[in-house]
Amino acid sequence: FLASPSHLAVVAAKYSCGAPIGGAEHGPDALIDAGIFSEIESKTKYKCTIDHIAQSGTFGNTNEAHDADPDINGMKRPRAVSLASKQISECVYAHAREGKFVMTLGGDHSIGIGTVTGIARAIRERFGGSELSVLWIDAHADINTPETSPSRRIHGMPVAFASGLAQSPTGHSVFDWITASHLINLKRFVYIGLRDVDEAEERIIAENGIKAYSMDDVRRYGIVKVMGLALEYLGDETPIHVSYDIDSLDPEWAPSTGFPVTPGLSLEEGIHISRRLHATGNLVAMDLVEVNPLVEPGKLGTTVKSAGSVIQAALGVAV
Ligand code: B3U
Ligand code: MN
Ligand code: MN
Repeated sequence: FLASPSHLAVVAAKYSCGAPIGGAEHGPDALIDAGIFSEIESKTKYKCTIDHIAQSGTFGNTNEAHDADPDINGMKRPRAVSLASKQISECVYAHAREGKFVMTLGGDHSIGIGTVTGIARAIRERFGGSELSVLWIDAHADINTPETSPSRRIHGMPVAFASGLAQSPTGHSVFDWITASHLINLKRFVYIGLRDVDEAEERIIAENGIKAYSMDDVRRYGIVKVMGLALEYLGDETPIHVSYDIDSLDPEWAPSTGFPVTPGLSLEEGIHISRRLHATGNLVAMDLVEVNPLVEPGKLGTTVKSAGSVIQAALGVAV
């Protein structure tokens, strides 16, 4: 039911203000400079354009920027992350509204607040109120609310904000730009790769009946079966957004990331996920986040190569 797009809108979301460490803001340029998108242009029908949305001044991960953006109810960097996500949301919305495939490069995973809300809103408008399906490929669940979060960092909260489980703290309006038209339905949401989930997150996942395939499930059933079950659950007639955290892969394949957790997906399993998503014909957008060139810089090449393979497989390139 989707007209197959020939335009790939790449959005470089160069932010790390949702994370406790800097570096992820350099992830997009590492991926672009490796030539991943020139190769896509030469091997597929896609014409690529790239928008850069960069952190600077108050968006940065510096002490000065931190002082200018004091905690709200303990939540760290609320204004910077909210403003960054709003910009990203509006940018991806505009591209997706025109039927382009949107590829957002992070950045820490708080940028997922922007991508998911922007794509969800565009899909509602394009398909008469239809809801977006989301696959979240990650070692972490990223579904803490400002109240449950142990770290108070927003990179651990994007699923909560994009689904309406989390809102601006009482008496504050910082995230009030997120309206009903932006929100996703957690009944159309699937996790794959989980292995570092907080107690409160376990409870939120159970209470909301969210479909989740942990790393243990991948080992028990195999990735082929897990992907089959995930896609069957979402159904054939739905636009799909995949938010791919590179830390879902085992640190052997993706060492340059802020919070590696072993044991993770093999690169082959990671590529399988992308291939299956491409084969549905229903993939409308992808995020590839948390590549951090400042972590294990000597192994950045390995990390970028893995990220490139996962991205290209999702667009139908043979890797
Ligand atoms: N769940 C923890 C830790 C975490 C989440 N995402 C990452 N780490 N990368 C939290 O802070 O919410
Ligand atoms: Mn994540
Ligand atoms: Mn993660």
